[in-house]
Amino acid sequence: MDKIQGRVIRARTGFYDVQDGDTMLRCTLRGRVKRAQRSAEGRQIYADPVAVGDEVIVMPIDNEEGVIEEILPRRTKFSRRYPGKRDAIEQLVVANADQVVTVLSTRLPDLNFRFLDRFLILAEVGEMDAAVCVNKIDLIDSAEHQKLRSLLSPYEQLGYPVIFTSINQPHSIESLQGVLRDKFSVIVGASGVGKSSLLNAVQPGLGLRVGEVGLKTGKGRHTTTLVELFALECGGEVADTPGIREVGLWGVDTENLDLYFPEMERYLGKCKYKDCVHLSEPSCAVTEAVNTGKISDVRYRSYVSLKNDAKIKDLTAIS
Ligand SMILES: Nc1nc2c(ncn2[C@@H]2O[C@H](COP(=O)(O)OP(=O)(O)O)[C@@H](O)[C@H]2O)c(=O)[nH]1
Ligand SMILES: [Mg+2]
Ligand SMILES: [Zn+2]
Repeated sequence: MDKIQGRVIRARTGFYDVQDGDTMLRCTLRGRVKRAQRSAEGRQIYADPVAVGDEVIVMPIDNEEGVIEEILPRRTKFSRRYPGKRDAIEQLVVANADQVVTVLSTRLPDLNFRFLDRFLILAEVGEMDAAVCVNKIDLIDSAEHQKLRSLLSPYEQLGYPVIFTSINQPHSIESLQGVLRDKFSVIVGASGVGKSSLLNAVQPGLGLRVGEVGLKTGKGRHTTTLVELFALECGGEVADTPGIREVGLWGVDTENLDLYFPEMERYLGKCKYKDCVHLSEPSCAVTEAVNTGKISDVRYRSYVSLKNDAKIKDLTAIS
């Protein structure tokens, strides 16, 4: 049989469904390709070297199975630090997506700006656009809604589209459709914010399982992660991601974290100390901008939290 070029539309550790037009093959990865994904010292680099969205060359075995022979170069990647391991390993979640849509909820769970800012940084590092979706607005009153809008306005000023949704408000689902249309999006966010519910509302018939928070699963089962790609009738594609409880940064130069906060750019180089990290130094142009309201307090607190996090990670790395 001849080799085919296709796209990974479903990935479960070790097995990949590759699609090429009407052909769908359940594939494994050629050992040679696996080995090429290790570092010079033989260390594991990726939690899984192939991700949903990857373009691959496959040697078919029969009409149902094949072997991935080659992974083609990626345009973009959405990666995070693989959780729970001492050694730093990259978890490639989705390859070649156009945008990251971060879903937050007003309540259950509460809105988490730290999560949002981490996802935005990962989107930037992976060279994707980003959008913000605040879900479950049916759970707040109009005063709270007003307050949320003002907390999120700094994000709009940075150029990120921000939408407010509820699965019970069809009009808001249309606004989400507008964000997803004709793009390949990866949907991220904490467990329980409503990612799967929203996608089911955007496209009835997807039948994604809802309410699976993943915390109560027994040992051994569900330890593999499944990421799946869906075509949307309104145009575009989405990858729903399961239960992210931790957003470890990957590929981020934490020494120069200020470079990932576009609103800080105009103040850089204007602090008293050349090596200022904008935490507690005197005459810091960035903290002055925060104090005078020119930089959002919420964003600055994310910066501080990430900076402190990086310190802890660095310490554990050398201990
Ligand atoms: N009140 C309210 N509940 C929602 C909304 N969207 C999702 N939910 C509920 O939130 C829970 C988690 O939803 P799910 O889609 O599984 O979240 P995921 O983990 O992000 O995929 C479920 O019980 C949903 O019914 C919403 O807009 N409003
Ligand atoms: Mg889900
Ligand atoms: Zn400074």
